[in-house]
Amino acid sequence: MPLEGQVVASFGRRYLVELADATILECVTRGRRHDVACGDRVRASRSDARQGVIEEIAPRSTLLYRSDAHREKIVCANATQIAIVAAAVPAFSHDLINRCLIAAEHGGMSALLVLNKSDLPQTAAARASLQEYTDLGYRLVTLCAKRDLRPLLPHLEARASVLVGQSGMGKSTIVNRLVPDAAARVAEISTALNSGRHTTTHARLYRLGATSSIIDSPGMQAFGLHHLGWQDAAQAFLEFRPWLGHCRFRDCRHLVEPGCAVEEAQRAGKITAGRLASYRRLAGELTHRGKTRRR
Ligand SMILES: Nc1nc2c(ncn2[C@@H]2O[C@H](COP(=O)(O)OP(=O)(O)O)[C@@H](O)[C@H]2O)c(=O)[nH]1
Ligand SMILES: [Mg+2]
Ligand SMILES: [Zn+2]
Repeated sequence: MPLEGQVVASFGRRYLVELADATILECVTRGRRHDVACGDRVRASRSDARQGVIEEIAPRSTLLYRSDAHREKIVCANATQIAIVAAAVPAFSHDLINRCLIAAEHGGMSALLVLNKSDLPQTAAARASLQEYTDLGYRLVTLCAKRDLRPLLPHLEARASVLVGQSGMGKSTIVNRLVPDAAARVAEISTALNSGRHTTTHARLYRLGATSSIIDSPGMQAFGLHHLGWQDAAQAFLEFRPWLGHCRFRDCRHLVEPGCAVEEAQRAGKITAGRLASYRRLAGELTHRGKTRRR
């Protein structure tokens, strides 16, 4: 009798599957399938009280992954929202925010910007520098996770959110306030699996309510998008869309080509210089045409 559940953590080739009654089954996969991700909905069979085998992975609604030139790494499956956490200190990277926004657009997830550490005096300037994203229609929540998470709560409701951002921005602080026993649960699991060193390098899903969940992902200084082509990246810059297809050259990459409609739009003030520069740094890395989206 197969059991339905959701993968709430992965440690190497072992997975924790939360069953409908909230019990946790430590699972392995059958055969060679090892691309199970945190957030996957699965069917598992029980081998004993605590252990089981993942038999089948349900089709994914979304998949978030990062990649460099050498390999791809799945961050999580079935998230509906990427919550990008930034703070004035340490300084955050606009390139990284743009990459996360691209991942959201390309992966069919909504995006939420969270500016944490509002208690710091540098926050006003950081908030101003994020204005270009709110101008594009992205939601921005400013808060002090140490004191009060309430501004964030309505944005988590009825969504499966994944927290992303550089380390030091406050992701774990947010999760620990939302799920007060989160740290204890991670410690317990890593003891059980005897894999303490993995706890900070893998994603972990926490259920917040019947329809909400949150995934804490390890801090990332880089968010490689090598699985995308430059066309995918250009499409994911929302404000570029009206100009795409209007360049002099049909295969214009919007880098240095003459008669580029995207560059003209930037000169006319329709696209910010920062976003175009960010696109160009990224597109310079993406030489091939993107693969079709994996599910
Ligand atoms: N001043 C201030 N510091 C915070 C706040 N939230 C988190 N921090 C601190 O920022 C540092 C990094 O937090 P952490 O949650 O580990 O960040 P993560 O790497 O993104 O998971 C820690 O020293 C936190 O205490 C906040 O609202 N205000
Ligand atoms: Mg953390
Ligand atoms: Zn162009």
